[in-house]
Amino acid sequence: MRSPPPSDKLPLSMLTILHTADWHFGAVLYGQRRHREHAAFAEWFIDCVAREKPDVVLISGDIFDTTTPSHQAQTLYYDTIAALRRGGCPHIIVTGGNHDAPSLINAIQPLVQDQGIYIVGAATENPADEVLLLRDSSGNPQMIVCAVPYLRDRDVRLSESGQSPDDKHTALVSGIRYHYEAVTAAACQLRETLDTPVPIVGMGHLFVAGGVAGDGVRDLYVGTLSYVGTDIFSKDLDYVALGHLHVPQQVSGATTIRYSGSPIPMGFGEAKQQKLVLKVTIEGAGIAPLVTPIHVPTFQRLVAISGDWAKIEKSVTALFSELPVPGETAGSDVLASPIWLDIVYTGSEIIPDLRDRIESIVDTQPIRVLRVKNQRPVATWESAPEISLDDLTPEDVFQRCLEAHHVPESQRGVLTDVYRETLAGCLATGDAL
Ligand SMILES: [Mn+2]
Repeated sequence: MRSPPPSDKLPLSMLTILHTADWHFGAVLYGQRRHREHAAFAEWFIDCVAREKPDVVLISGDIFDTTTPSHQAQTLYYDTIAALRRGGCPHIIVTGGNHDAPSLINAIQPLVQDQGIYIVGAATENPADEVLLLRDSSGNPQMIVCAVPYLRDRDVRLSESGQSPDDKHTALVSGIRYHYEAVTAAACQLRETLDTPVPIVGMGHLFVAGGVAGDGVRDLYVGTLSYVGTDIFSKDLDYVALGHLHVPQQVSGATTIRYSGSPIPMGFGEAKQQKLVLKVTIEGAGIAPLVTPIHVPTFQRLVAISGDWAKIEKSVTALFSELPVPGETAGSDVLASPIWLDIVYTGSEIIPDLRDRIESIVDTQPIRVLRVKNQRPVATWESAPEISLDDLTPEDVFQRCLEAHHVPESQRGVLTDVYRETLAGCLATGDAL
């Protein structure tokens, strides 16, 4: 338990924030549900919060993967928030992301608002609605949080009809900037009324220019590139806890404007990244906070393999030595679960039964092939204007096709036979060519 500060005025005690985002509960990857991983993350995070004893947990948007999450995903979210509170975390702030339905996120608000749990599902007309004053257990002001959710077009649009796309884009960026200015101004105004100059922390769910996306990040503003710069965040914000990008990062070298990233890899492209939760320690307003990354364990191994057949066979086989020995207790949950594989074939040989061949290597091993993608290089047709299609027989066209796709000589005979057979079949049944 945290003990209350010795006096009710200055100086401030050290404040600790745990910053996370983009949980995407309910997500599915190539047909595989991620619930087991999310439940494992939730269990780990509850322990992490119990260990770190932060003053506040900030969850910067995309709690759920869809606007209509399953009951199982919702239950996991509510259970997690309740467990954090039961574990003694005094404040939890949740903002809505672009994947979240604001009405769903906000629905629980009446039940939890007196419990130290604050939810901002969407922007309202009053910027002060996003300004939260956190107090310690003695009732002394500790910190102000600008809990800015994902800003939808209609939340910030200052545009009028008849505007060009460029004007609309500029209007949207100005609208987002204006919103941040208004919320920060309301926070500063609130601070002036306090005896203690508490730090102000911002939140956001958006694509800030200079960020690196990662997998599964939907375009925020369809048809535009409405990226805002770090300059929209006022110098009055001691830290900005961002969500939306799944790769943990600081933006444009600003050490106090950060994306925590998603706690589990949302796709195979993120398989090799270390997932993080950020611990932010603030000494006081105007003092640069200390940011310490906390490593999130890997709850499901994802392995992406790309190459020709020889490389795929070698890489898949090499995974066997990393699997747990049957009958032995696995060292961790990671090894107890099958590896999920993503195969991208880039060889030149035509392998019609690619998936079967991969499945046969994997055989009884605890490896699940989630996706097989054939990216055999395909040459584009070279233009030959002097020859018209009328001058060619169907088989001539087929031979040119084999040529253009660089099909090895050794395979051409059998493919030509199959082609002739198909063509004969079509002619026999009268199908149009
Ligand atoms: Mn998002």
